[in-house]
Amino acid sequence: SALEAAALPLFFGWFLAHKHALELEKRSREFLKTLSQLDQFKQHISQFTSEELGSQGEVDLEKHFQSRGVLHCTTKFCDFGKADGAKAYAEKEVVRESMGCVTVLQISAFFATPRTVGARVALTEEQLRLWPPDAEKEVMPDVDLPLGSRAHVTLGCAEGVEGVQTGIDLLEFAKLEKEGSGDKVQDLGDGTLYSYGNDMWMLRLSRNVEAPAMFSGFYG
Ligand code: ACK
Repeated sequence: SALEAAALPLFFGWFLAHKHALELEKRSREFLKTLSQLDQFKQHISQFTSEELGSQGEVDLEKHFQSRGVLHCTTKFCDFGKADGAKAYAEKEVVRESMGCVTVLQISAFFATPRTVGARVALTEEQLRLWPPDAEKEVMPDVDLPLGSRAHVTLGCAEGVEGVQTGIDLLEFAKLEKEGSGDKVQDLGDGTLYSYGNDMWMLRLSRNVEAPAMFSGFYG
């Protein structure tokens, strides 16, 4: 019915507690700053942006990426009921039971591409019960990736880029990892930086950032 359809959110997901959202944004800014100052990154800056460079050949990545609202990890994009499988997802028992429940998201890496900057979320078995089984296949039908490979928090997008791109970019990293690509660039103290080609960068953290988050629907 129209009433049921109207009750479906734009998306379901885990929403970071404010304090932890601020902490994650801080870590993201540090990641971008470190990246922008790195020689290897600067050498390939033209693949990343055509923006004007500073006197040291650096670019302000914080300006390149714009925030996309409240920090969250999307589980199911419902588009108010228009997306495939939205209603079935909303009606799942585990979804209903989990509404309003707090869980701890494990952030295992930060990544940046010319399009997006995001945090990779390593979902637990329990969190994976809320993960749509087709989330990865929908984007990469021909690659066999573990469930949850797309799980992320969007931290920023370049101008004109939609948030959905962050998960697509993360799947591209996952695909390249599976193929064995990715070059270690250097240790950065809190983790190790890898380059996947010259416009895809990932900082794998030596210790996960833990972010408490509440499962809910977002109605916009
Ligand atoms: O950054 P995100 O994960 O990417 O959070 C936003 C949220 O829904 C509201 O737009 C995500 N999103 C948008 N379109 C899709 C889609 N087709 N599949 C999965 N997630 C999507 C977007």
